[in-house]
Amino acid sequence: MAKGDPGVTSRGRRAAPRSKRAAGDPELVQLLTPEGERIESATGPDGTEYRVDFSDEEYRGLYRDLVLVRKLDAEATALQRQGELGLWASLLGQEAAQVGSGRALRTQDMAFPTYREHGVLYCRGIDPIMPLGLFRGVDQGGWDPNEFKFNMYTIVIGAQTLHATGYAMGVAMDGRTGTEDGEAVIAYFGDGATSQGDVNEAFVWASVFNAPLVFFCQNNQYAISEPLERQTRVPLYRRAGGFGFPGVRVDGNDVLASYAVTRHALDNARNGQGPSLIEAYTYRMGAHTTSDDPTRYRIASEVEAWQAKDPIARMKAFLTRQQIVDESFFAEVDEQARTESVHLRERVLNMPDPQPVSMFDHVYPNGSAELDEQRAQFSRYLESFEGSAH
Ligand SMILES: Cc1ncc(C[n+]2csc(CCOP(=O)(O)OP(=O)(O)O)c2C)c(N)n1
Ligand SMILES: [Mg+2]
Repeated sequence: MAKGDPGVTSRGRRAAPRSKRAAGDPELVQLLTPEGERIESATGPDGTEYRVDFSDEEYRGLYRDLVLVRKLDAEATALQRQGELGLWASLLGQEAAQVGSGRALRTQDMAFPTYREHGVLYCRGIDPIMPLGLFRGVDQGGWDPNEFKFNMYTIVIGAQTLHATGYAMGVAMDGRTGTEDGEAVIAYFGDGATSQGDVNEAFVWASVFNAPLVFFCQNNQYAISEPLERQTRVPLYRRAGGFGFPGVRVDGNDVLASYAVTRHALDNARNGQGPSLIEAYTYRMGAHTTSDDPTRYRIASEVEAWQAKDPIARMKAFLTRQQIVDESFFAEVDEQARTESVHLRERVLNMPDPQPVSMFDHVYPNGSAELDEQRAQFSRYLESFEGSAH
């Protein structure tokens, strides 16, 4: 889906957009309030003006993305609860940060996800069943990172920021930056990951090598049970200054602002202006994963306060307020989401179990003698059960 560029003058919508900055929080770039009111432009900490100019069709497309991504995620959570997946890391509440940044990527841009970027994966055009195979334990991801420009999910907290930095340095060394069609790289990570050595090392390397890299931190306020105040005493986006590159905090529940800041940062990177940090200020409305019980460490009123900032509700309010859609549109999107989630469920239930020995298949591109020996040993072990009662 082609999207309008931020930085382009707005054509002016039916209701006059209001003030320049998010009311009450000068540190937060916001273009859509929780009530669904449009803000024409917002100024970042370095004076950058952020704005978007989407057609009605594009606004509808973003809403559709948000709803579909949430529904497929909810289906995955239900499948785990029914014993069909080993684990699921839900993105509930983070749809706007992921769809906004995911749609801001150009085809040639490369993304490095954590384990929660199902919305970005969706925007990259990857079949949403792929991560379900991973969490069902029947494959190791399934998609080709080079084809979709979306690397494998990474469970090791922060590790992908180093992979992304090395990849981005390679992009620059290959001369694929410095023009408007250059390649940019984006690395996703969480608020907890900012305390990892890997992330801080990635900041240093990306900075001194001027890597074409956007660090996209989804600050969902928790690292499992550890709240944000156990990670930092300053807003996370300000850390960038100490490493020598710009940082900006965006309302991560605002799909328009998330799109605008990411597109701007990616374009700077592809043009040869080096790395930057985006802190998408959001909230994990669900559990960390299906293995977690958040009622043990956070209070219900906090969740309710964030539910009032729901990324989908505000987009729905905006579309209604601006008369960009009628009621039948919402019903049609809900029906599409329902159909796609039923289809997803059917396909998950029909996923074949892999042969145990297949785990040796993709370790090395050309295999190895040692691996052959391990495979043979494991096969003999499996055969030892044949015919036995166990
Ligand atoms: C190196 C490493 N240490 C610890 C863990 C266990 N662990 C899994 S998720 C997580 C919290 C991550 O929090 P955050 O970076 O905020 O991401 P979120 O899950 O909130 O999106 C931890 C500590 C891990 N996977 N890797
Ligand atoms: Mg977190």
